[in-house]
Amino acid sequence: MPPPATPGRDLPAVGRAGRLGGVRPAAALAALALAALAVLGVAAPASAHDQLLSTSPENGSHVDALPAEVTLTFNDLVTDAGGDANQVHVLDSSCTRLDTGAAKVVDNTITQQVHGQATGPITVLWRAVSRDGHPVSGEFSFTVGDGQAAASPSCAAGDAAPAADAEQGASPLPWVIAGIVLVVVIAGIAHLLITRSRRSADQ
Ligand SMILES: [Cu+2]
Repeated sequence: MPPPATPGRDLPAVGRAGRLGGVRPAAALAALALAALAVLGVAAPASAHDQLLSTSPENGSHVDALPAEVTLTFNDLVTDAGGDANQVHVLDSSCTRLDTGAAKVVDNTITQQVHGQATGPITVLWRAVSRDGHPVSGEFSFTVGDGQAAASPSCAAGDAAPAADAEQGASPLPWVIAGIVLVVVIAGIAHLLITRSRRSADQ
């Protein structure tokens, strides 16, 4: 928001056009449009969390043997917050953990070492810290060997922490409040401008 220093500059043009009465609705409309833009702009960061772009193995794919590692690629940098902030749990069909060691973050990827010779449906539960420091989470699955398509994982919540305590749906409330505050501020500024323009028109 630029400071309300320019109203005086806009006024003469309107005055010259002889439609000074039109200032009010026009300004009000502009303020409304600004407010709407502000709300949209404020709401945007809430959905700007890292998104999973691709995985290796691919979600829903079949592979001949259990890979030595699983890789997740995101659309933005993953925050390497240390500890187990970023987690990848790799689970076989009986919900046994196949992942070994900590998830390794490099730029926008997370790599998780996997051990064993498991076959059948493999479920990967993950949690990643977005660039902005907020966690996102999800899961994907693939099948090792000739089994049918990976069954819907039944070992989701209980066995792995990632899905449970991650920010599945961030509360939009702070953004809504910020948006409302912004609208009020903009409306106030618009009111000020309109009042001033009317006053200078009266002179
Ligand atoms: Cu966030």
